[in-house]
Amino acid sequence: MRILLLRPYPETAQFGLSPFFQTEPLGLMYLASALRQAGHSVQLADMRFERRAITHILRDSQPDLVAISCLHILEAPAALGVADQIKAHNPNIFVALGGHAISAYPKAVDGNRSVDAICIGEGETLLPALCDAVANGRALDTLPSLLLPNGDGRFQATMVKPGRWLDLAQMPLPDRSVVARYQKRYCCLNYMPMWTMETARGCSYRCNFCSVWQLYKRTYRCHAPDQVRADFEATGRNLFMVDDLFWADRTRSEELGHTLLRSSERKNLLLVQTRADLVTENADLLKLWRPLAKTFDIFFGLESHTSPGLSSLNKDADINKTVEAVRIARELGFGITGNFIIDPDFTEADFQGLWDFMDEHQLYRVGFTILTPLPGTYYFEMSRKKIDVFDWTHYDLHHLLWQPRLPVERFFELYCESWRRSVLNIAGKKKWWQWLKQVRVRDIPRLAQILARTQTLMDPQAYLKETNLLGPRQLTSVSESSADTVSLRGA
Ligand code: B12
Ligand code: SF4
Repeated sequence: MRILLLRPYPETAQFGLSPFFQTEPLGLMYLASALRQAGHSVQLADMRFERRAITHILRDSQPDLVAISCLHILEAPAALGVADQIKAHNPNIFVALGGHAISAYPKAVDGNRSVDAICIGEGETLLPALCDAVANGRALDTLPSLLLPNGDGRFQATMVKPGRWLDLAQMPLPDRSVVARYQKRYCCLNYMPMWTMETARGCSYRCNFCSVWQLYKRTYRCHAPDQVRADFEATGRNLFMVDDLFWADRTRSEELGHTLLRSSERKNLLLVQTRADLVTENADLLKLWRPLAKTFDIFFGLESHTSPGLSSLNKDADINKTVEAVRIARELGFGITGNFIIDPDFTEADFQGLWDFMDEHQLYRVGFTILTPLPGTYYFEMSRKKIDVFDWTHYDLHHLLWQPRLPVERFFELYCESWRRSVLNIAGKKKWWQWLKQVRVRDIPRLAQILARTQTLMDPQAYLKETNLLGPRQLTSVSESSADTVSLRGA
């Protein structure tokens, strides 16, 4: 079968820094590998970088089936839009839609008549099975983990019980050839080109704002160390390891560290994501891993500057761990980047507390996101009543979805002030010429673009313009008693 894998381009969701964080569609690259093993012919279109229109791509690739990925819910409108275009071009092309956000919240597809199957969860075995059934005209309701259209614009789950979780140790490596022609364009801020890989999948924690553990039911599975080493060697100089929970399994992380160190491959940049408590518990592992890259950055979900704030998010950690993790990581020569969550329920004192914390611990390589209940989480269901905005393009964590405790304008002034205190402010702590020292001459124009764009993150008016979706009811202030129960306040 001829299959086109498609990463949509959410044109309307380009607020903030997203144009400068564009990484490989790793999920689709795993699917490409599985499909090729099953004998299919596969192409991939990353619409973020395609000059060709979708109709042109379809004419070139003549697919029997298009598999669209929707990783973030903000991409859902673009994913459905492209599904409509495919069907309008040729109604015989089978359209399958999957990916993290759609698996977590397939209801986002309700009303769409172009999607032939919604695929829930990991696709390495599901998609080849679906292609096989479509190619041989077999009934699709014999397959697990699918939602099929029932004719009235809604979708119904097949009654087949899903099998066990995939054994990642048995999975083939992602197929990197399918993105070769976009490779130069993948980036993380000033690092370009950028590669991504995965060493483990899932998370055993339960932060309320996060969709990962809820989708993977708190499982955590690992790829085989030799496979990871092969992929490490197949990737380029700047590498983002997308695992949500790095150094989670001590024994395995130690084995993996030794396996990678036996390779001669070293990276210019290595970026991993983990929790503060995993760093405090595993300083020796960090030491072991450190030689693998010239620059080794750890991205922490810092979330809150206080212990009550962390527990209101079910972070299951206290603030002393954050402080300790930052100290340990710095001592061992790691770069610290991170993110704080700003609750719309924040008061002026909450903002001030956050800034004091940043100053006390010299935390300036940080970003700020607005607390956003993600569709598919319990938190979303609990927050439904207070949410005013159901336009998924606004679920990029930079939009207000309901009236904040402070007046909207004041909220954004303080939110922007937080960004101004970050390293991205060219009038702030790190001057523009210090940035220039970090990049190659040929990357200067790009860096200038990034920094110019970044300054809009510090402009309250830019956010206010984006907030016009909050209707008149929401723009009037609410009394404290009407605030919902799930909140970061108390911080
Ligand atoms: C890498 C990554 C990014 C990259 C972008 C990656 C890309 N190519 O687009 C960057 C860093 C840019 C990014 C940005 C953001 N991200 Co992000 N990101 C991730 C991360 C860490 C890993 C994704 C990944 O590669 N996984 C590995 C691959 C193998 O898995 P996969 O993509 O899910 O694919 C598998 C299945 O889903 C399935 N599948 C996928 N597609 C299809 C299609 C079909 C047809 C089928 C059958 C199956 C199928 O099969 C694949 C193989 O098993 C996830 C966390 C996570 N665990 O998912 C967060 C995550 C997806 N991101 C999240 C968020 C919130 C964001 C931001 C909004 C954060 C922000 N504001 O700072 C931005 C939004 C960006 C934007 N404006 O577009 C949330 C998702 C929120 C949601 N539900 O909408 C996640 C879950 C993190 C979290 N802890 O909550 N992100
Ligand atoms: S530790 Fe990270 S991946 Fe795990 S539940 Fe919390 S935010 Fe999600």
